[in-house]
Amino acid sequence: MTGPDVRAAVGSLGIRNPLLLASGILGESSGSLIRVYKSGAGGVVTKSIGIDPRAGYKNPTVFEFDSGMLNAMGLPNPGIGHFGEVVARTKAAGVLTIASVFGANEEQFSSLAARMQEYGADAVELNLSCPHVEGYGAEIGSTPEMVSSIVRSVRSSVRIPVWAKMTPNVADVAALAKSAEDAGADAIVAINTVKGMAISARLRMPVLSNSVGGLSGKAVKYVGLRSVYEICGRCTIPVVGVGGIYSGEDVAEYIMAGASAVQVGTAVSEGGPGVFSRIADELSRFMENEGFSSIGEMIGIARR
Ligand code: RRO
Repeated sequence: MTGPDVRAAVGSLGIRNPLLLASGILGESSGSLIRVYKSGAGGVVTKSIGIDPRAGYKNPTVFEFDSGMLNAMGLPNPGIGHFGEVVARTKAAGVLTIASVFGANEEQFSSLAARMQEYGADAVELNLSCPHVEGYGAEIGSTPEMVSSIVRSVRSSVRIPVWAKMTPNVADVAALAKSAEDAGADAIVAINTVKGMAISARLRMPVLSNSVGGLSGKAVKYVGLRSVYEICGRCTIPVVGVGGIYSGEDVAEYIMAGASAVQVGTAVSEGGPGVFSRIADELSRFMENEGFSSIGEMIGIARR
């Protein structure tokens, strides 16, 4: 007897299963990206790459706790010039590779996306949503006008699919996503981290060197689900769900809210790449027990 068909698709991009590695986790070297794929991910999203190398913030950049973590890494990355090799090696190993980029304006985003296409990326994910770096991410991705203008510029600069990653730290995430769709985005990714902070009472100061950071992990699953649900109510392009996914049933919840695929980040950072095969097995078992024979049968089934 054959099990359920767990193949997924985000628009024209077919994926062997709906579980992608989220940006920022194990995404800076081809060795770790390939290892994640071999551990069972359907594909990988690279670390967010900018025009120039950046060191990021000083330590502490991460605060871990029971239900997730806070980070303010500050966009550390080697710069686009040093990243061609990583994408090329990852692609040469047969890995579905989505390249995440961040820029300060339309020109930077478009030039980064074009370079990633040259390097062989299967799609580009626009980081319009890092919650804590001045001049980047959510600072320029929180208004429909800015999102629209960046997406339009990138869309006209590349042939590969353009995914727009949204911040949840706005009043109307669906309006933001709709502006990306209208500007030509091929998919929406939701969500990036939720703005938060931790204080050490003993030290009488914020824990992170940047004070404010991005919350992820179990604590944000219900923000992610709500965001995906709202976005799917306004957009017709596919949505990739992210936020607090640790189990096969978490994946099913996102898909039932309307997502076509998902990304896993904090669970990988806590448990290592081995979580992919466990989550994929759990999803397959869930589908079998619940009588689903394909991912498509589950997409949006919880919507009303
Ligand atoms: O580097 C970071 O601090 C960071 C990024 Br680029 C992002 O998109 N989301 C996040 O929580 N941290």
